[in-house]
Amino acid sequence: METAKNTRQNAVPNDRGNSRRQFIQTAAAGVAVGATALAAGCNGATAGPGPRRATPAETGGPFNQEKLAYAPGALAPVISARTLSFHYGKHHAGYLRKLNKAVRGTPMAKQTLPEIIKATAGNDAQTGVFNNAAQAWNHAFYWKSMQPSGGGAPTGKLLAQVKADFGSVTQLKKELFGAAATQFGSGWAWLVLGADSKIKVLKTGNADNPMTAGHKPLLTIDVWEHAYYLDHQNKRKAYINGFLDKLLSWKFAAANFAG
Ligand code: MN3
Repeated sequence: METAKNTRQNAVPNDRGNSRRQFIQTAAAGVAVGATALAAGCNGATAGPGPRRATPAETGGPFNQEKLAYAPGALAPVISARTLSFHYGKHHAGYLRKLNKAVRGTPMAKQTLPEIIKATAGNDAQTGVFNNAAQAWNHAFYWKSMQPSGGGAPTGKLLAQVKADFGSVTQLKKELFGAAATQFGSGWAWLVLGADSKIKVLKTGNADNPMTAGHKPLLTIDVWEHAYYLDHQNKRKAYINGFLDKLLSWKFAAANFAG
C-alpha cells in the first residue's frame, strides 16, 4: 500500500538524505533558506516582517510555513535574530519538509495538522509522521505565543479564570516556570484549558502535544536546546525567565481561551 510504504519510509527520518534534498531544492530555487532568513530584515518593507519563510516549493506542500508577525531581532535579547533564523528557517521548515514528504499522495495530505496529530499519537508505526506533524504545529503555535514587549499579566475573562485556578498570575508564572525548567531533555511547557474548563500547566517530552489528551493549548514554551542554546548556552532558566517577563503573549493565550 502506498500509505504504508510512505509511513514506513518516514518512520526513520534520514537527516542526511533530507539535507541533501533540501539543498537541491533551495539551490534550484536560487536561494538558501538560512542566509536569506538573516537578510530578511533588510527588505522587510516589501517581503514582510520576520525571517524569510520557506516557500511552498521548498517545503513541498501540502503543509506550509506561516509568516512570523515580528522582525528577526524583535525578540532580542531573550531570543536573538540568529536563533530565530535557525529555529524558524531550519528546524521548523525541516519538520514541514519531512511531514510533506511522508503524507504526499496519502489521505493525510487533505487533513489538518491536529487531525493528523490525534490520529497518529501513540501509534508506533506512525512515529515519524506524528513527530513531524506535532513539531510543525507546536512551532507555529510557539511563534504566536511570543510577541515583542510581551510579558505582564492577562486581563478580562482570562485573568478571572487564572485567579480562580491559580490564585494569582504570579503563582501561574511560578508553575509555568517550574514545568519549563524541569522538563527533562527536549520538550515543551504548556498552558492549557482542560476538559474540566480549568486552566492547567503541563509539560510534554519531545514532540508530544496536550491536545492528544483532550486539553486545549493556550500557550507554549519550546524548551528544546535549539530554542535557547545560541543565546543562553546551558542556562535554560535565563531563557524561561526572559520568555515569561518579556515575550509571553497574553493576547494570544486570551484568543485561544475565548475561541
Ligand atoms: Mn524548537
